[in-house]
Amino acid sequence: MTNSTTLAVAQLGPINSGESRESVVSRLCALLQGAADAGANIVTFPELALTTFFPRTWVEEQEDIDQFFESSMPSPATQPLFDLAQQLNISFYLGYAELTEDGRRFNTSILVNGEGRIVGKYRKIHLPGHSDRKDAPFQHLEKRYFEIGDLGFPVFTDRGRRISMCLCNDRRWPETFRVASLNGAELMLLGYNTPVHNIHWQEPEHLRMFHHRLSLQAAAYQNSLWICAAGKAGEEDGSVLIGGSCIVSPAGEIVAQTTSTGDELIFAIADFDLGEHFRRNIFNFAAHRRPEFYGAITDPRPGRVTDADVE
Ligand code: CDV
Repeated sequence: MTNSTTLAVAQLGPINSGESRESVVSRLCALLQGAADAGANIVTFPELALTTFFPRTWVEEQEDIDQFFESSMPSPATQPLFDLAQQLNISFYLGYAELTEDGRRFNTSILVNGEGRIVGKYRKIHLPGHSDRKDAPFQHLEKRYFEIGDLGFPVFTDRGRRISMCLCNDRRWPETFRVASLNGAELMLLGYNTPVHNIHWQEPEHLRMFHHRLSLQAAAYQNSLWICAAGKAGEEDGSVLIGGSCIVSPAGEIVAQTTSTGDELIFAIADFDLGEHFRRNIFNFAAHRRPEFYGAITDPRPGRVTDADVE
């Protein structure tokens, strides 16, 4: 395979409250080292990969909220990960809570290249949950803790690949992948934290994993993308996360998936000619797309109006 890149996904087991950044970063470094030892070029870590998934908790005091955010990247605690990436010449995607210099807060991911330099940033656009649901049995407060991302779905070049990024709930929205693909992406990196239980209804548990895979497999195929999806898994601070990290090919097939609920690496030698085949034929956008009929997609007031405060 001449046009290939070795992709790794690094699933994380739980990060319970009280685990220090230093401890989490040493877990990330062990995974990065393992990925490099296996010959991987690009590693994907989960969403909010430095802390517990704190949006499940109502936190009152600002200073208690601030402990989950990074005001610089790399920070002193994450510097070892950047140094190791440079030493091993390996790229990585990392999700974290970003606090900007002017006090704005985003659910963010970055792409770091093999020189340990940030070459891309994405801020989560499809924030699920609500901003205040004290009546609920548990919370999903992303709308309270984060602003809607303001960077769109940009594409970055690293290792000769056109790479886009998204975060968790973004994967349920076909627009995420279509816009990235229209922008030229051939590889999508995704981190997520998906709880087994749904805050809004007694959803049968198996549907969470089914919809996760359904979304990724359809998106990969319809947009000629390789997708690396890295989740957190297992019971974290009393909430069970689905895990099920995987790598999906542009044919829509899952080519690697995790089998545990802990820290685990999976790999795929990704043939990028496969995506090119779909891009040139069945999904040749220039030849076959009919955007003149898609106006409702970008119309903010289409026929069907939905409740904004749902997951
Ligand atoms: N972190 C997330 O965005 N989680 C959502 C849940 C709340 C549905 C997800 O799409 O998995």
